[in-house]
Amino acid sequence: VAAPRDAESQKVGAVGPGRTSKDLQTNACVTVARPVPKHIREALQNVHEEVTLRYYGCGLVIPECLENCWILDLGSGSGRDCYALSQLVGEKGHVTGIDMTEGQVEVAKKYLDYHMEKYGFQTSNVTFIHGYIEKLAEAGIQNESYDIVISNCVINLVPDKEQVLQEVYRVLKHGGELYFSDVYASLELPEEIKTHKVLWGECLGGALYWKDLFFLAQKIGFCPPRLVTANLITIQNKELERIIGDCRFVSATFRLFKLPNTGPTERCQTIYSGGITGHEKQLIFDANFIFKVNKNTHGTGAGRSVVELLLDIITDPFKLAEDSNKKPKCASSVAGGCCGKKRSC
Ligand SMILES: C[S@@+](CC[C@H](N)C(=O)[O-])C[C@H]1O[C@@H](n2cnc3c(N)ncnc32)[C@H](O)[C@@H]1O
Ligand SMILES: *[C@@H]1O[C@H](CO)[C@@H](O)[C@H](O)[C@H]1NC(C)=O
Ligand SMILES: CC(=O)N[C@H]1CO[C@H](CO)[C@@H](O)[C@@H]1O
Repeated sequence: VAAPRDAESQKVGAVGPGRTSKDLQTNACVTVARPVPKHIREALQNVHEEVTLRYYGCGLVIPECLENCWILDLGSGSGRDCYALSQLVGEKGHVTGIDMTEGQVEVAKKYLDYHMEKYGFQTSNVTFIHGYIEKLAEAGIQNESYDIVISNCVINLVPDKEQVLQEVYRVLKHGGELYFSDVYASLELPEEIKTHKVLWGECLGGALYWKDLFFLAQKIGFCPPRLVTANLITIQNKELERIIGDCRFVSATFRLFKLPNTGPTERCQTIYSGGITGHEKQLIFDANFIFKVNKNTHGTGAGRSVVELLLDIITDPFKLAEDSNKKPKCASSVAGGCCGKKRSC
């Protein structure tokens, strides 16, 4: 287990697993739900060091099957995820990052040429925009223009989460999805926590009560959220612990699909015939469904049916995180924690 790399990761406050060495001895490496495919590990390793050092995400926001996709990264920061994804979408795809912090956008832009040359692209297929994610129209982002929207530990920092999700719905093409990691609370947060400056900055104060994600998704027209991974966040600071009281926090990855409401409503069987890079033997769709090559998988499309509700579907990220804690695993250096530097296992 590697020690944190710099002073920032030693900062006291809310921490993800691995923020301090003490933490590493307690619950580090217990949270990873699944191994990261080799092509993704390589794509992450190819990103410039300065960009990676300024990474502040809380999950891995790389869905499968990205060739030729148009991807939008909300709150792209220094651009780590954008640069990793730009290799996976290839020259015919495109990645746009948008962030409200000018300094972050500058760092991201500084390395456009570096990555273009490194990946052997003739033109860069990455664009960074300085702007607000709740105002994508102002940033010139048009209706139905992206296949995938990602976001890594950002939406908690936006007061009007409904507006963000509404904008995502607007800019997604039909069949597209929002694949994102963020922090969620186990309760509706009281004002004292919401308005606490340190907790806000640590990505906890603005965390959505996880059930509200399901409520907002339905209101806007998304299919029910699909839970992918979840990791409990541990708090190291006594004073913050006192303020937080009974509330718990989790970083979780969900996928939200924009699909017509005409999916299968009866039980169906799906057979994955393989062929997706990095998922040759099986495709892990979410925490509930794994499609093994050439085997029947029971379930439904991304919409949810009555039948599926009878299956034991996990939607609660706290339950998923607790279940994964029971079977400790150390498979990756890129999951867990939030708003801070990542450990490597
Ligand atoms: C915790 S950092 C995560 C950055 C990046 N996704 C990563 O994984 O490294 C949060 C980022 O969200 C940006 N941000 C917060 N609120 C925003 C908003 N309303 N519009 C655009 N960017 C925002 C911040 O500037 C910051 O770069
Ligand atoms: C874009 O989508 C919004 C909301 O769905 C709609 O009100 C608006 O008319 C659309 N604009 C165009 C140019 O289609
Ligand atoms: C979508 C997009 O911008 N694609 C460009 C990626 O880069 C190639 C050249 O390397 C362009 O031809 C594409 O138009």
